[in-house]
Amino acid sequence: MSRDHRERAKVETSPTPRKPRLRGRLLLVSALVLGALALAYGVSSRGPSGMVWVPGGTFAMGCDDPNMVDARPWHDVKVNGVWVDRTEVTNADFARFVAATGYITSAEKPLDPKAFPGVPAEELAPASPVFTPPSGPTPLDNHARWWRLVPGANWRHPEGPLSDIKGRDNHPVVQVSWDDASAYARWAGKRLPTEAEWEFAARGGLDRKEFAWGDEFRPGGRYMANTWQGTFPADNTLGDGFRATAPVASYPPNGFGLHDMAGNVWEWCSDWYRPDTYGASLKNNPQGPPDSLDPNEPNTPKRVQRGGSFLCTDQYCKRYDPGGRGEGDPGSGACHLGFRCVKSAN
Ligand SMILES: [Ca+2]
Repeated sequence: MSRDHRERAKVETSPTPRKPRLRGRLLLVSALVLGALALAYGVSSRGPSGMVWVPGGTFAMGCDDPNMVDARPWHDVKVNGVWVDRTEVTNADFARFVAATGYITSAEKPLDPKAFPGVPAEELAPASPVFTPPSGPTPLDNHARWWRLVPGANWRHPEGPLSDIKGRDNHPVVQVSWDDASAYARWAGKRLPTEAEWEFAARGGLDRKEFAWGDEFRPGGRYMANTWQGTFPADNTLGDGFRATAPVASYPPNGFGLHDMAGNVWEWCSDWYRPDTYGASLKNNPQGPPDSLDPNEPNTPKRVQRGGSFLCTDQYCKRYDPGGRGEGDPGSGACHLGFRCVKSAN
């Protein structure tokens, strides 16, 4: 065998031909680069970490409940698909944000004395609303009977300075304002949902159902959300197991795999609130009205809140229905108010 023939035979019988080996290395390098990018952007092969893809579509938004005039009537709305946080943002999530940025929430800041001339300094101290149940039967004509502005209440001390969040890492963060929620969302590379996106997601693919899971409040006797049982606001019989917030995902998910779209805590949306929104809003990816009006407090602009909370009961506020609407001062939190984020596909 000549030298040329030996060389050719060596090449032809090589168990690891040069070209396939190179292709394998390129594939490995590509996989490593994509993996690094996925980690950098918090994206896994199933999408952003902790988020669920909610496909877009046209749905019936609103309700026909005579007690919820601002949520009427039913009207068709189209929304694009969007990634949605599987659960409400937790105390652990929010703690990471604060540790990374040094962010100070609205409830931790004193009121500006220039905006409140003549108000005593002690009344300008940082404070936030806390549910304070009365001791006995209470008329439901004025929520001031069970809400108190408590100095020192904030996300680390949801019920006031003597409370804390130890053991509540996996509970939804509360006492966060719309401004706080928006700041978190920006930091996380996300945003707050529009009201239409939120309701589409809450309905879980069902059409005009009373609840996020169907038409029966307790299918098979099972509680599906953290709301209020007993006589509001004095007697909470804890039928669902929780007096205040529950750990996120304590109840079954809806049809899109989202937890706590009803009850637990109210969730901020990006829209300004008006009670007459549905008569005038766009029907294709509505972003909400350009301004706000709450007839009960016309001098305070309000943002939309959705989903109801552990304080909701059909005796007073049945707004854990997917069509139910709430509203609040974007600069204020409360002990039953949190949020979740969404992320557009591109
Ligand atoms: Ca409860």
